[in-house]
Amino acid sequence: MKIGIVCYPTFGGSGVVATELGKALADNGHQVHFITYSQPARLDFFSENLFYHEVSVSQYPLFDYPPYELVLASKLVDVVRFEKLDLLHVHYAIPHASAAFMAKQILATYGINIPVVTTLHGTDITLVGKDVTFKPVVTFSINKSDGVTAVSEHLRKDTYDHFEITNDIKVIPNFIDLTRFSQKRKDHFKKAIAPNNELIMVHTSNFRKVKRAKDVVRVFHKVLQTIPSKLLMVGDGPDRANCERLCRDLGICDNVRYLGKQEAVEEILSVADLFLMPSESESFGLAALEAMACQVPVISSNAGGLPELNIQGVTGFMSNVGDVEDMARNAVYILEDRERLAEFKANALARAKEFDLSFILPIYEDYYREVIEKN
Ligand code: GMT
Repeated sequence: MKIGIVCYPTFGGSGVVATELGKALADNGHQVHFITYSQPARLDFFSENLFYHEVSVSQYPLFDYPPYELVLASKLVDVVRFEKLDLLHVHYAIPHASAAFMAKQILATYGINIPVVTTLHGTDITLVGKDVTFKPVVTFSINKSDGVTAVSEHLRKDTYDHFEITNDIKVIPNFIDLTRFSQKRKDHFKKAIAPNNELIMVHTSNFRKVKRAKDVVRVFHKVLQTIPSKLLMVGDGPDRANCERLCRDLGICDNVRYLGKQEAVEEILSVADLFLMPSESESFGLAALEAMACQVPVISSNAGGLPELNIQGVTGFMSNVGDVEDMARNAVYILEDRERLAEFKANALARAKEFDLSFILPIYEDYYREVIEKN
C-alpha cells in the first residue's frame, strides 16, 4: 500500500506512535509518506520506502495566526494526487482529521476518493477536544473519517461518552519495538548516577500539568526516607521549573538529576529500577510501556487507560490520582526486597511483550485494507 501519515513530529506520544508505525510499515514493504511541519524526531535515517513532505506555512503580515490547517490540506491534496496514495492515516484529531476531511473533499473534485483513518491518542479528546471551541469540529471530523481508531478501551469509551459519535471506533493499543526497547548493559552510566548502588527511579514526560510531575518528586522524597535512591527526570516542559523548586524546598537536589530531552531513552531506562507515572489522565501510557520493555516496573495512577497496561501487584501498582502516600508505600514495597524487585521486573517485561510491534502491525494493515475496500 501507499500510505500517507500525518502527525506531530514530537519526541513522545502520538508522534512516536505514528513514526514507529510508519517505519514498521516501510520495513514491511509499504510505501510511507510522512506529511508534517518538520522531520519527525525518530525519522532520522534513509529508507527506500520512506518519504517526508514538509508543510511550510508562509508568513504574511495579515496572518496573526498562520493557517496551518489549510496549508496542510493543500499539501495532502498535492501528495495524494502525485504520489497516488491509497490511504491517509492522521494521528491526533486536531487539526489533522479536519484538514484530511477538507483534502478529501478537494480530491473528490479530481475524481479521487481517498480513504482517511483517524487515530485518537488522548489529549485530542480528553483535554483539547472537549473544549467547546474545538468540539464541533472534532465531532464532525471523527464522524466523517472512513476509519477511526483509539489507543485504549478507555479512550474509546470517553470519546463515545463526550461526543456524538456515529462512527465505529476500533481499539488498537500502543505498541513497542522490543529490538530497540530492551535492557542494555550500561554499567558506567549506572555507576555515575548511583555510585553507592542506590536504586534508580525514572520519570519521562513533557512536564505538562496533566503529568503531575510534582507528584513524582513528592513520591521520591517519601521513598528516600527508607530506600537509598536516585531520581532521573527525563524530558522538559512547563512544570519542570516547579519540580526543581520543589526539590530545593525538600532538600533532595543531590539525589535528583534533570536530564532534559533525550533521544536514547532506552539507555536511561536500562539502569532504572522503577518508573513513576502519576498522571492526571493518560489514554494509554506509552512511556510506561517503554519502561516495562526495559524491565522496569511501574508505579502509576489508575487514570484513563493505565489499568489496561499496568497490572496491579504484578507489573507494578496503581493508586488514585494524587495519592502520593500510597504510591510511595507501593514503591517501597517493590524496592525493599531484591527478590521481589526481580520478580516485578520480569513481570513488566512479560507484559510489554504482549504489545510487541509484530502483533500490532498486522492489525493496522488489516484495518487499512478493510477501510480501503469499504471506501
Ligand atoms: O502524553 C502526552 O502529553 C503526549 C500525548 C500525545 O498525544 O502525543 O500522548 C498521548 O498519546 C500517546 C500515544 O498514543 C499515549 O500513550 C499517551 O497516553 C497519551 N497521553 C495522554 O493521554 C495524556
